[in-house]
Amino acid sequence: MPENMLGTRPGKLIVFEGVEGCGKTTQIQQTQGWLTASGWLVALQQQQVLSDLVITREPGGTPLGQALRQLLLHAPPDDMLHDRTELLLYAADRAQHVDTVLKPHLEKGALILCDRYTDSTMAYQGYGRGLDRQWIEQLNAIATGGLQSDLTLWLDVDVELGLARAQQRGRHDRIEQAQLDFHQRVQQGFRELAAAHPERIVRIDASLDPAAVSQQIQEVLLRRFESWFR
Ligand code: T5A
Repeated sequence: MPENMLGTRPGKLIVFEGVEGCGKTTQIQQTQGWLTASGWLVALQQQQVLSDLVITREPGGTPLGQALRQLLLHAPPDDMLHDRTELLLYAADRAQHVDTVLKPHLEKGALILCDRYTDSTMAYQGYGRGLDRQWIEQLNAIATGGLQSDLTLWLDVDVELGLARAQQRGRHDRIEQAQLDFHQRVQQGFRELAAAHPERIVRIDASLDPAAVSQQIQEVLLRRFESWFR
């Protein structure tokens, strides 16, 4: 019986998470380059276990999401987003992303590299803003329709180092400008989530140079590929 007749999704969803400036964008690009240059992508396509590679992000992985991202990250200061409004906008972005991008590509057998997903909402809106974590779990379940990542790579870096990297890059959004203690609560959130879900969330030491971070990610991915595609 084909795998999808058993109700198993054929594609795989890999999420990159972490505090501001932890290096997600850099590492998603590195991973894409490595999968292509190493021949892994072609090999998995030839074995017909994967269709293609998809790179996406939250917020902003759909046309509607781009508009929501603009509101979320650059809302005018005189029209402050309230915490519950912010939470619901992230959930709306996710629902659209899951239904129009993630699920359709996974059904076709894609390997998806996604910049942020449900753990960001728990870490930022739950731990950071202090909103009720049970609400967030329920809202994540509604927004995703139950779709969880197959693997989440948590790029763990000290908050101060991440913010310094983000500042060097020169752009400052609404959330990056929040107080240090907010970012420290977010970091604590990722720490607790990783401890609570050790199978799904793998910690990567993101304080090292980009090549050493990539090396750790590749080792984790090779182990997962062996168990997923054997
Ligand atoms: N958010 C998101 C929520 O509050 N709730 C949610 O549910 C979701 C989904 C947008 C914001 O939305 C919030 C979280 C965010 O505040 P974002 O677009 O992912 O999310 O914003 P950032 O986390 O700020 O992402 P960035 O693109 O700004 O940072 P990255 O991707 O983590 O870092 P990157 O790769 O751009 O690197 C930053 C700088 O550091 C350098 C890079 O060259 C770059 O200049 N760098 C390194 N330098 C030294 N050593 C390394 N290992 C380095 N890696 C990268």
